Amino acid sequence: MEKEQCIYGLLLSVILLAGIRTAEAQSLKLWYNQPAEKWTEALPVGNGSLGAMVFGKPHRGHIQLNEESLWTGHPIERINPSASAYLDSVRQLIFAGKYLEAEELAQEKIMGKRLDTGVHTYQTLGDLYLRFGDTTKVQNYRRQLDLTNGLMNIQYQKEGVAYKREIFSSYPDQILAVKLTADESGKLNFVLQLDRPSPNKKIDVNNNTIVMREHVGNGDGVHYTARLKLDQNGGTVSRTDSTLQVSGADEVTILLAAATDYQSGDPDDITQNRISKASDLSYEQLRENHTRDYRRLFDRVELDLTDEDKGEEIPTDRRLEKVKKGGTDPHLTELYFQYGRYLLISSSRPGSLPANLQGIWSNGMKPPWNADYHTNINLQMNYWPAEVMNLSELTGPLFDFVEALNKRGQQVARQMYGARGTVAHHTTDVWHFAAPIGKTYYGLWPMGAAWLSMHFWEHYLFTNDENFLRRRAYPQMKAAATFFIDYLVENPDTGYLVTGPSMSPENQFVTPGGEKASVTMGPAMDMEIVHELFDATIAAAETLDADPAYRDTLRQVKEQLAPIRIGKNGTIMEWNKDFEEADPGHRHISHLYSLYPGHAINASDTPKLMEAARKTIDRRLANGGGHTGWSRAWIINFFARLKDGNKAYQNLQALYRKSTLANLFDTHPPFQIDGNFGGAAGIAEMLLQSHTGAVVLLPSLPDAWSEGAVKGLKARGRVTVDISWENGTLKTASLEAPKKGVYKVSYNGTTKELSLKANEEEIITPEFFE
Ligand code: FUC
Repeated sequence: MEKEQCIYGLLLSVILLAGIRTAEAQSLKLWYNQPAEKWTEALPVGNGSLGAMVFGKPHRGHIQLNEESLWTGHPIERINPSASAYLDSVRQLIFAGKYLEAEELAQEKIMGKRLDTGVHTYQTLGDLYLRFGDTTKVQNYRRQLDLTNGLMNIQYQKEGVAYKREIFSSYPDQILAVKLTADESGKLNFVLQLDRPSPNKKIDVNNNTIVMREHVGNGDGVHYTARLKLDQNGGTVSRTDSTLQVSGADEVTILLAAATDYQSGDPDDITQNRISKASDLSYEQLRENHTRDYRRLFDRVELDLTDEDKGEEIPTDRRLEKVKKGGTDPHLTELYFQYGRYLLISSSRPGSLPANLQGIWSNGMKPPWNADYHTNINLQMNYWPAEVMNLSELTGPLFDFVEALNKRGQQVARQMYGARGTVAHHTTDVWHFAAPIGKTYYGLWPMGAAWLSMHFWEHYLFTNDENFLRRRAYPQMKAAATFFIDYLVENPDTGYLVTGPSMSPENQFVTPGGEKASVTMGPAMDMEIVHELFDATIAAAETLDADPAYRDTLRQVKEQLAPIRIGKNGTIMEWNKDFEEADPGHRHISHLYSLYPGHAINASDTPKLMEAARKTIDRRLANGGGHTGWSRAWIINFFARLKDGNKAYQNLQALYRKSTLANLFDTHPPFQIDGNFGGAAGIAEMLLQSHTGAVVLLPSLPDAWSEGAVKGLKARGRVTVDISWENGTLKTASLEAPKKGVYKVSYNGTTKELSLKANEEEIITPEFFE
């Protein structure tokens, strides 16, 4: 019997392996038959901090550049000094139902100070141009970004000669590399220029290098250096004051390094060092370092939704157009999912800043919303896919950033709210301000740090890294939770403890007097976050066997928190009173935090709230909800949690149809990367969930994906999961974890226990659940 089982297992492994293509065999390319005209058609490369958008024009090559820390401004104190004195008056006005008066007072006395130095913003590093000086017709043009190796290529023929360019941004060598070749010698003739749309840049050309420097923001911001080195085989290189001219070369390699003084060090030295180290290596070695490093992350996960047409026949823009016209395309989903992983690998590497509103790819001097870090959904959404998509270590920049925020966050907690712990509001930037800024109706929301702290806990749940829990997650969660112990106040009408003045992110309600207001006490999202934060902090302290008295305090406070309630129309109440929404189709669906990314609303513990959550989404959608990319992406995750695969799928199609640009960037509009990450997270959430203590296989499989396989997803508890399915039902699943133990596995409503040996894959079939 044992032997039989063994053979059976072996057979299954063979079937399973045969059913899943390797990343190498999969074609995962974004490709086009024409160069990019617009920035949103160009293709991104990046190494976490050095990014480029490649247009691929044959006659006038254009590579737009970014360095993630290129910011204007400097740390500024933005706390309104009168805030603490007026906090109680604002609360009393709200409790008395005088919402507009409360808002007016809060605007003047609580909201942080405006910057008199101008807006602080992220900016482009500049542009690299390759001017070929001709307009000769080209044939067989193709540009592509290969997601399996992180290489971008452009190919074309001109007067019978085949030209190629290859571009990548390398994490191990911290350079951008561009290689130009032709299949006949002496054919490369172009002018190379490094530029920036700023009158203050300084450009030096020496031998075969161009160096550009500037103190950005008219002297209020970082100093940067961008340093480029050109090497050619054959031909000659001459120079002008601002360009290098290549004549008659056989092949050319351009290396570019960029740095600022944002963290520490001299950007001149840093870039010199990087260029000189990279110059010691051959282009092939640099390329090999890059692809090896990239594939170490990328190859962990495979998604296979179709046997046909792996993308070689239809260019990506036409594929997307077909879907926009109402067609379907499973390969587009494979691409979109893996592009999400590509974008995270390319914008968030250990040691870098977290992915901002545009990842790292941002054009011009004034990007939308300054390409900053909005913390009322956007920054969080950027990291939703990280754990489940097996890119756990890429969360490092987020945690570094949140910890860096604490210093100012503690100050704001103390000075504004008279509270211990840490706080952040709806947005922040690289200078880490934590005070509420701008208008009350979007800015007066003290939940940013609390929500972000939950990412630390999730990281622990996925990795079981107790050292991380002790050193980083628990202190962070404790700081966020402690703030609320001091800050919450009793609602005199209900006796419950509530947050406030606060709001349900960026939505407004209709007051009994028929006016629109946003500032209130105890909106649902706040209470849901506080609830889950307290639960997690208690659980963390228990795991670490730490702070028993503190745990008791949290438990006591938790008992008094205002609960989630259902309103008269059967939806989850967004505010602490059953108000009408001013905009029932609002893009934020904050009151469903506990459905996703939280978990307190779930089928087994709170079936009634599940039902109300569904009605909440239906109502938002019926009123035009989901109209921004990230909002649509959130809805996909909601439906995945509601186990409604077809609805999740429909919304995924809507994301492609309404909120996806030709280069597959998400559009708010304009381009905002959160939807890419939220959409990718949603696809994963349809195939695997683990937020309620069991590994749930195919929780939300749509009819449209009748066959397929996914490999390498992660479930909480360090479980690596491969799943294949056929005719819409589970075929096999393989689970593996580094720790021996009994794991709950669930499929189609049945939960069973599975014993795993350490690092040994266990394969199960539908019979396991009988
Ligand atoms: C939040 C959203 C907006 C936008 C901005 C960057 O404030 O409400 O829609 O995404 O962030």
